[in-house]
Amino acid sequence: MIERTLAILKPDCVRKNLTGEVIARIEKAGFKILGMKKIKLTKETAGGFYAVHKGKPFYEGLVEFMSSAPCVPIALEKDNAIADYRTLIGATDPKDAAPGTIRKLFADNKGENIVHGSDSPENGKIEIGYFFSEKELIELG
Ligand code: IDP
Ligand code: MG
Repeated sequence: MIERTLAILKPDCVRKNLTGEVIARIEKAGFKILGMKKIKLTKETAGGFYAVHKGKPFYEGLVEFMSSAPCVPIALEKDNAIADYRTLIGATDPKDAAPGTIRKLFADNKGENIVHGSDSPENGKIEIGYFFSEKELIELG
């Protein structure tokens, strides 16, 4: 089934000059880019996006990190996008991530782990809507 997922190239990815490298891996894996932008999140926007994690011990640090530098949200589309993208990025903690995955290759730790990915088709749509309006999502002709 064709699905959509929201990728975010996190502030550590931008700081390390890895955005091109990571986008190349995403494209080589067959994902189509529907929308892409570079923005610096406010604490409010970062906190709202990660509201599901509010109250967890890492929440405040996560909000701080995500608003510390620009990031690059990317709306992606592909058959089986949710599972295939999570396979491409690897486990949350790079220590547990499979060899060759984006997080294994580039992430320093569980918090600063280079990329975000949606966890279900429903959340993929909701999360894309958090960053993109309908007219910013351009289907391939
Ligand atoms: P995911 O990004 O692989 O879906 P989630 O459990 O949804 O992982 O957590 C969201 C983000 O919160 C992670 O990508 C990571 O940046 C941060 N995070 C999650 N668990 C921890 C932790 O135990 N320590 C520090 N940061 C964490
Ligand atoms: Mg998650």
